[in-house]
Amino acid sequence: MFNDILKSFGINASENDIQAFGSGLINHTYKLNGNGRAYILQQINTTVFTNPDNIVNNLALVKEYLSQNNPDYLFVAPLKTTSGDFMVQSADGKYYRLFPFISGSHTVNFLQNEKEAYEAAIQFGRFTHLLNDFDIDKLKYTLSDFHNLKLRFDQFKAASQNAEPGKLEQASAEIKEVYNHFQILQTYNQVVANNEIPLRTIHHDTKINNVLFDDNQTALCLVDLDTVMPGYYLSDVGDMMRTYLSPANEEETDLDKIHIRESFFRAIYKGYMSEMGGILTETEKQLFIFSGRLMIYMQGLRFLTDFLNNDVYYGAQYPGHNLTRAKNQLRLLTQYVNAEPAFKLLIAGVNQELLADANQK
Ligand code: GN1
Ligand code: MG
Repeated sequence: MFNDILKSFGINASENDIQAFGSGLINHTYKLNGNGRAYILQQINTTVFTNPDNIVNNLALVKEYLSQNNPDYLFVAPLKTTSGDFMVQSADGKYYRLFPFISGSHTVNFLQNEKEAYEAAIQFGRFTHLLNDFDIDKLKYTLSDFHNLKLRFDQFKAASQNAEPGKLEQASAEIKEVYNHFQILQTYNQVVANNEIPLRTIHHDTKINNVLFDDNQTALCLVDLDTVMPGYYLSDVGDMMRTYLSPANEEETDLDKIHIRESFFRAIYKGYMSEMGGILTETEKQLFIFSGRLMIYMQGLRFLTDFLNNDVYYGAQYPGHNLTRAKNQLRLLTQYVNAEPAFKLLIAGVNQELLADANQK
């Protein structure tokens, strides 16, 4: 089925074994194996990414900047077609990209230990660090208002006004809970309105399966770069909190399995700050813990909104799937808020360690 697409990249489909790959919710991904070489082929979901040229633009610019300034940095950019394009359109109008498969790499779906969290946090911090002097005005928004909490809240309100009565009833406890956490939206609005923190080059999807690891649990590089665009650092750190702290992920239906592993918070803080500690402003640092509230709340809102909107965005594998995901995220949020006093102590401890390390150098 991929004959013409692969031909554009000079690859013969019949010489390759092609298998569905990965666990992303938005794009369709395949792995190709043949002639001793492996690739990742990905179809862009253009219902979500309505202007895939923006993705191409951003990745080309970032690649050029990094190859000039940090030639050793492993940036997994899409490969060019034989006619020099980074993307190809199939006869039925779908867009595909091809990436090299990074040999010796694998993805992780559940974090097993703190080292993986630490390694991933270093990678996301390093990415934003290395692009600190890159001119973000050159970047396009591949998804506008992607992590705009105010907009997500407005979308939630609109969905709850239009939802079927049965759905409103099913979700009544979660809808109420969303309003109970209204303060998160207020803090976010204040940060944005007062221009309190700068925009930086941010990955915007820091789930652990967007980091490639080698067999020694060392992180090799970042993948899933379609949402690389200007944003607040809160997005990346907050999404790590959302997805690394609990041993049970957003798909878990037994909510009692959701709990916060404080040692993983410590690992995220230490890893991220080892790269970004010297760059973040004081105000940004003050919001480190808030980032988790922000992103967990946002994801809860997004799942709940999608439930009310009949699963148009995320899809559903069983009835009520997105409501269960929303419940999961709201449970995580409660646990997260309860753990915040412990996080503060951990931050103080790590800051002392980082200071001692710096003094030794
Ligand atoms: C989507 O496609 P995937 O699984 O990498 C979503 C993220 C959500 C995530 C929740 C473009 O990411 O924002 O956090 O699902 N990406 C988009 O699992 O909406
Ligand atoms: Mg992904």
